[in-house]
Amino acid sequence: MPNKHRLQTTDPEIAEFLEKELARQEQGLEMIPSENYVSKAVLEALGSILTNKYSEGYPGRRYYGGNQFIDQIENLAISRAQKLFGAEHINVQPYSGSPANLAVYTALLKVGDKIMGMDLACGGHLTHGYKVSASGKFFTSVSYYVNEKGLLDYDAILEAAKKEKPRLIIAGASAYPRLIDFAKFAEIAKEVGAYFMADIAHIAGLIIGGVHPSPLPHADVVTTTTHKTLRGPRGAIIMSKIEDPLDPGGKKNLAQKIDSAVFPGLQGGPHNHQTAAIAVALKEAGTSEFKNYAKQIVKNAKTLAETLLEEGLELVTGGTDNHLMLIDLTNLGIGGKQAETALDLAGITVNKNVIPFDQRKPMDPSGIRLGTPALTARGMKEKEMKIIGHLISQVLKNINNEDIIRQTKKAVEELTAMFPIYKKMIHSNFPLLID
Ligand code: DSN
Repeated sequence: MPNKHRLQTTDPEIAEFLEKELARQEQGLEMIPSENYVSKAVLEALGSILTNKYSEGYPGRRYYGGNQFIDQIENLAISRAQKLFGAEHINVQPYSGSPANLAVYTALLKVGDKIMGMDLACGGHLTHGYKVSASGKFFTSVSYYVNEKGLLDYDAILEAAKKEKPRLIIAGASAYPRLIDFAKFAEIAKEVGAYFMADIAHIAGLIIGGVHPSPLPHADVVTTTTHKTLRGPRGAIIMSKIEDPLDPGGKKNLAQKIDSAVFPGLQGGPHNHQTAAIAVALKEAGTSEFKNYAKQIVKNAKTLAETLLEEGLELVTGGTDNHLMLIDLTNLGIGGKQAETALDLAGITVNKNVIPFDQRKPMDPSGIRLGTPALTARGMKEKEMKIIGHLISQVLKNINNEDIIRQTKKAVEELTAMFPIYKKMIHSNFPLLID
């Protein structure tokens, strides 16, 4: 790791944890679908002296001096995002996805206005109106649901929207394994006179790779985190139209409303080291290697899903079209918590997850969620997905068998040793991660 020796001298305790976490990331199979491995170039920008600078405001209009280089960094990040996604206006300052979503709500809505998002258990996100989040506390929130097959039903969503008349409709998910029809959502929002926001945090990289339809130009606002399939640092971007469809000719246009909601509405100084690292990730995402990477994520997910189905496991919606899948554990007679723990012991990291209409509690739900972005970043392909599908099935079917868990861990270590991440790579198809 860069500066390891300085960190080791100054703070050996933190250095040791960092070494251990590095070993965990190298030796395990990271299958949480919202996680990934960034390149060394991204790490370098993130761990840089840019963290020293205050820059409240926006390029060319800062409240502090000395921002001539920070302005250029932020402008580069903006123009790269604009080129990749084709948005009219970009804000790269949100600290992460949750504050980005809150910024959109405070920009467009008054406290108490109604928002409509996907139900959490159906695959939605906390910040799409769940009751314990600010989005559900400060705004009136209603949900739409998936059907009995686990799929979005656009006719039912239209009916719900007509009945509820929300001011904002949110499309986007954290645990939905199928494609989202953003054009249909835009039609629904238009029909009921609502703003339409798409949260593409999970699928931003897939959109760049052309393996998921883009919500641009259908949505009024699009938010994304930068650290999931986009393979950048933790952070977020808000993209929007310039004109406000529900307030044409208003005192501020839509873009201005978003910018002032981020700063000074919710945040202080932008994290310039994060902005620089986002710019680097966006440059990487503009390469043909990245597009191949995104395509391979989906090929890998489909192969993994087919393998799990062949092993007799049940998947919500029966498979996947994107980077993730949900295993319904009900028929195995085990819960998500037990499955997550057993797989963790075997060196396979997944997360327990509620499934649509779950009868169990969120802390021990009926499902686990898993995905392929991080495995694909280390160069794994269909052949490895078949092996991994078999290993997962073996653990889930022998959840209390310590020998099987030990053998699986050994197999995982042998496999991951062939696909090193930050050490010299021998099998990489994605040279952005190599020394
Ligand atoms: N925590 C993220 C996820 O895992 O999907 C969403 O914020």
